[in-house]
Amino acid sequence: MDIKNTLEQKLGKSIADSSKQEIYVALLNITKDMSEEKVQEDTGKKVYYISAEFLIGKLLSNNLINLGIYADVKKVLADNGISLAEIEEIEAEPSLGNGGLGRLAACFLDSIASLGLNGSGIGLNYHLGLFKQVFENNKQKETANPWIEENTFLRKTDVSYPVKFKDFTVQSRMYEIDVTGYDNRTNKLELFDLDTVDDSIVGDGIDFDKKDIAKNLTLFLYPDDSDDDGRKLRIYQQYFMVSNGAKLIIDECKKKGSNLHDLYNYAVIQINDTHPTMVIPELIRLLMEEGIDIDEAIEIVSKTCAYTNHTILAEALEKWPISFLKEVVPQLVPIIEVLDDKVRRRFDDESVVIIDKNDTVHMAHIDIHYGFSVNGVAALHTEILEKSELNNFYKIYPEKFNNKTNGITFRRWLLHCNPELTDQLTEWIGDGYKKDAEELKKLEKYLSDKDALDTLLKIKTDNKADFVDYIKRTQNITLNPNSIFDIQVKRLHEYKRQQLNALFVIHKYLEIKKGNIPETPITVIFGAKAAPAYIIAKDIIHLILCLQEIINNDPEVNKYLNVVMVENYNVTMAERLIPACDISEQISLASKEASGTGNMKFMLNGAITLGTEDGANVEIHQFVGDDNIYIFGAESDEVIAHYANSDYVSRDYYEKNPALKEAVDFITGDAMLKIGDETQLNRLKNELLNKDWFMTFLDFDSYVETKEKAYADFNDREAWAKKMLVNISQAGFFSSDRTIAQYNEDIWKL
Ligand code: BZD
Repeated sequence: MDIKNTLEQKLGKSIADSSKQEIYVALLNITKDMSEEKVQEDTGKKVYYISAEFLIGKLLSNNLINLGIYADVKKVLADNGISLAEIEEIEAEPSLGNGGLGRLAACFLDSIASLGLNGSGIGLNYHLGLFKQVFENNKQKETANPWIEENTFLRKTDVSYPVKFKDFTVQSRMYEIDVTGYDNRTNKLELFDLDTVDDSIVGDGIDFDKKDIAKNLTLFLYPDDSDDDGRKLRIYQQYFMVSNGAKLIIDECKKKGSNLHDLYNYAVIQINDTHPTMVIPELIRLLMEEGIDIDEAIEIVSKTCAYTNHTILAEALEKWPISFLKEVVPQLVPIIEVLDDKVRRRFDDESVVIIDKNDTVHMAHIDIHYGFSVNGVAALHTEILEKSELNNFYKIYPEKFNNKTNGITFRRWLLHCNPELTDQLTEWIGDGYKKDAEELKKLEKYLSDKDALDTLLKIKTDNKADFVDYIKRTQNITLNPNSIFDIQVKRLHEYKRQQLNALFVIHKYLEIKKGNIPETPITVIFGAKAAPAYIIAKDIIHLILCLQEIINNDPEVNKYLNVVMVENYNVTMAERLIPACDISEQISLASKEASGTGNMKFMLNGAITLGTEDGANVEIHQFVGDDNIYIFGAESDEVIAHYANSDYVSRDYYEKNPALKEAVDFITGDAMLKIGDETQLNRLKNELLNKDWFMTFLDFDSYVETKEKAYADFNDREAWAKKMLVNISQAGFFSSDRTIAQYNEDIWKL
């Protein structure tokens, strides 16, 4: 294909005479045309990955890569003095997810298409997606983040269904986005929406009338659920998603010849966490409308649905008061009652019921009883589900439980975000690794090659320089490219323990003040959004931003230590940060992080993990060995025992540990109170001293010691480069192509 010709034909003029906006639109339309040509006929069994979130990120470059025209487009533009990076910046990022769960769904869609499997994503077309984060007075403020523009990857379809709620019926509209695989077929992400949704009802920040469902249904990704109206809106959203999804699935299966009694031969539905759980009673209801009796309908649906669990945090497991369901979707209530009744007849165990004695519906219990597969997302996570969190279910259905360790698409998280490393790897081992990630192991032969190790260090240095330019240009932040880039980016949550990292920063600051100067300067980088109603998470952001102000303005210290929290951390920012990272912070309290996927992205890009034995860190540790990862802290058994015995008392650690005490006291010391919010800082300190539910203090000493070791090791550049190379060479297992092949082999059987 002659790219220059095709592009100029679309433009209707020469590239030289076109604006960047025009070039962006032309490229968008070219990729849409080319993707469409790779759509295949829907035959045989198909997987429907149903999820409230698809954090797909910008699409243009990834599509160009997957269509095999990235290099050509880049060259043609460069010949005209235009960088593809500038064109990429025009695209708005669709932020249709919160974090790991939504990003995983996006990686999975890429791998399903890239492996040539027949599958669709089913979700919602949130107009404003996740809020945009801005910092004001060292605090997070949320603002609306519109992403749907006149020229967009979204295509309007003529698929539309009536969706009935208790008091009214709405008429849906399906939009779709092409998911074009790497050198393979094109699948679809189907996003349902409502024509009546009205973006103009959003006032200041992200406030809107939560009761006006016709206008607000798909306005935002998960509205604030700290009040009942927010929680009910979430039920409206979830039912809207699953009702549309179920109708689409039935229609597509009928078209392929299903008589619905054999639905499971045509469709498998992967339920991504409990947000789409109502698809089970809704499908049963729809099959009954088609004349199938309830017992058979339940059996058919149970053979069609599979459930993925992403958390053991009790507060994240969805439970709805049955009164809410009666108010929103009364048609599901009798079905859920039958599902509960069947469970009660079989098992005399209150812990596995669906509707408990407080009239609360446990969504995960529906999935486990009425799905044929239950999987965790990393080996340790699945083990904890089986042995403790879901043990009562595991005893009933051992055959349903299985592990599928998460993965990431190497197209976005290597080929696209780190072209310099990609080209070098290709020069060393050929490009077979792009389709078979296990081939990265071939890099092992360069472990003693001094030139190769130097090259690897140079690539890292270049990526750091690129990030320094980018963050200066976009956020006016100045960084030292010769410092260690120590990075923690992920949602702000107490269990992920950004506060532990912040306490280290305080400790390091005080050490430098005492004259203990680090051999290499250090830059600690954070990126994190806090849920708008999560008070302590916002206090932690406030702490970090105040530290940033104090430390970066202290002339005694700022030559050696800097702290930066980037604004509005999102997929685009991750693509810039990850290739530039030296030390990857994965410091959750052991047992709490189901898997983590950022850890995999950092590893693949040559960062060394500093982490606890949690989630997929455990498997990364096994692959790279003790010398190529920094592991610290209590292990999950110890943590689980502390919870069981209620014997963790954070104040004891504070009283006995002068370094920790000094750091904690700094939170409300004079320097902080001079610039910070007294209420927030006091609240945070009290929380740590009197509760510290995620045991920050337990791991403080071991964290400090291990991090100091990593900083010291960084100075032996050749030894460090070896660690980098080992990490890259062992990353193959964490390709989502592997994960999806396993889902297909064990669960979907397409
Ligand atoms: O899912 C995350 C887990 O915390 C990670 O450990 C894991 O790697 C990923 C993918 O499996 N879970 C989430 O991201 N969860 C949410 O974002 C979420 C959103 C809404 C409601 C509850 C949880």
